[in-house]
Amino acid sequence: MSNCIFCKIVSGDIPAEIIHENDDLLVFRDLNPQAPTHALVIPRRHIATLNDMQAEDAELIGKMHLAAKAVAEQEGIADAGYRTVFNCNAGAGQTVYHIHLHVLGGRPMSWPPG
Ligand code: D5M
Repeated sequence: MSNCIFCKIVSGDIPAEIIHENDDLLVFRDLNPQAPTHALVIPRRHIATLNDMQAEDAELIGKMHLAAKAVAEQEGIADAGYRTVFNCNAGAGQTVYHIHLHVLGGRPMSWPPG
């Protein structure tokens, strides 16, 4: 999608610190980190929200979580603990409408989230 900031990261039109990638997805550091490690797992294909995922996207969702796990191991936060979050729509705080799985770790996390 031409006006999507994350599609522009996928195409290389805007820079990002990419820390993991494969044919289906990219993982890059969040511009406004909320934890010592804060990365975003995004599919290369534009999908606006979690509500837009279809049954045929089940494998992609699984791959996004496996990428989160790989990044947690790479960042050294896998054993201490980390959090993965999809914000879906404005009420949950979604600001970029290209799905992204937040991976946060490196500090204690509280529950429930705000
Ligand atoms: O999360 C959207 C996240 O995307 C938010 O944490 C900031 C981050 N962001 C926005 N633009 C960029 C760029 N250009 N690089 C890296 N990170 C970015 P949400 O769940 O939609 O609130």
